[in-house]
Amino acid sequence: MRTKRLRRALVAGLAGLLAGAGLTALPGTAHAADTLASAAAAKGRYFGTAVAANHLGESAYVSTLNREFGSVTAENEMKWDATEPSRGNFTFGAGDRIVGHAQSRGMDVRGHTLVWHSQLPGWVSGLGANDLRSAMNNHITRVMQHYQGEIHSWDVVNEAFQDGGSGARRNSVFQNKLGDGWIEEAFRTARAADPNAKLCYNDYNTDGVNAKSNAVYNLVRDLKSRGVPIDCVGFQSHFNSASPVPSDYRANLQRFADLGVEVQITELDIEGSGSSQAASYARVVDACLAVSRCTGITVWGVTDKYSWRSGGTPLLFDGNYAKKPAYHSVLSALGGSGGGDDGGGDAGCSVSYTKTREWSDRFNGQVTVTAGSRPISGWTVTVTVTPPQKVSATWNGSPTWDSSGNVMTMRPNGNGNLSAGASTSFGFTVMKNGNSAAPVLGGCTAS
Ligand code: G2I
Repeated sequence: MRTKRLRRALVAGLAGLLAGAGLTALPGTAHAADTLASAAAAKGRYFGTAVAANHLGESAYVSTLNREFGSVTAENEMKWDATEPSRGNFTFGAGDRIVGHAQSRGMDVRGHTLVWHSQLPGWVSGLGANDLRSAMNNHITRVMQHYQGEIHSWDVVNEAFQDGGSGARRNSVFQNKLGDGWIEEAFRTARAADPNAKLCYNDYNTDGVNAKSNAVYNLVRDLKSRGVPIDCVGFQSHFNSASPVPSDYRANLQRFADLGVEVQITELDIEGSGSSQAASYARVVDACLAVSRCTGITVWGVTDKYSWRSGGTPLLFDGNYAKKPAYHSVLSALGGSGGGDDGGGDAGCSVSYTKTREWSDRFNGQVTVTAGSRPISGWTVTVTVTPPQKVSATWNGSPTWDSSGNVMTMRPNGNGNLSAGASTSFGFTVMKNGNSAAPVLGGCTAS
């Protein structure tokens, strides 16, 4: 651990030197604010992602992670079933791989999660109250001490309240055997184990003002008023059409912040595609930026293909690691200048759109792709149309479609090699079906 901390200190020192010289710190590229991490950092926020250790051997996964994100959360590797599968036997290998990777790139690490009713090994459920209390405290202590100095914030307690309107505590082994005081005890133990980590309560369906978030709010207010150590509240923010970004999202974050805790968006994903998904993501970013104690955003995965709900394509990169419209709207909401950096330290390509012809029932569009100051050998551009519009024909490109049929990802068809500054174009016909809106371009990614 000493080696890890030393490496971390060196990277941090290098980042400080770069920042002092007016340059963008790691990770990212030499261009200011052209990645999620650098744009967020310019606003004083971190931008992170959940990471699975078993994908760290995949080059496209790692290059996207390294280029765009400044903080990582282990998606499963620090949970109780992974770290203490049998009583007193601690296994940190997979979690350590994630921390090691993060530190080698100067990224921060969020800790997830110490006490949760799920992904709990069977042996815990069988314990009597006294044994359970000491097992819980021992687990918190051993895991936090292992990662001491390496984790900026820990989800000490996860999902302790029921869904629905009751505002009651969730029925868990901790609640049932230890009673209401178990949450307080977990936080006190956590503070003693690593006094420098921020200690968070984390939950879902608490993103707007509702019975469940009111219950969490009352808990946090009570803990704060009695001097129980709690520093932050995590809002998981798993959204879809049945559970959209609430209209009072910002107000809800703010009321928690007003209790004197940090708020963090910890597991963001939004099912959907195209411009509506992009707009929802932008609302989340806007809300965090509007709350000064909202210190960072973590999305729950790098690519749609490995999402826990991959059918819902809820993330910022598609299954081929192409930037989705949601990526561009997040970057722009963060104040970044998107436009297709490929991670090589120079703008890879840029795109522009023109309508070339129009009829009563359809129009033709043309997208021009222009290489930046280096030659490129491929490009990826997303074009999103507004339903009920449909693209009926394309030319000079190879299209693939998302499940909604509204988002077309275009790649070259023999026209991928462009010398520096050179252009090519592809075209398509949009059947209006009563809607003449212009398509939305998702920017350009070069390869
Ligand atoms: O369910 C979404 C998230 C809700 N908040 C807490 C998070 O910790 C939770 O994450 C998900 C992971 O994204 C999944 O990857 O937690 C799930 C389990 O509750 C994770 O799924 C599990 C599968 O259920 C297991 O079968 C699998 O062995 O992932 C494991 C590791 O791949």
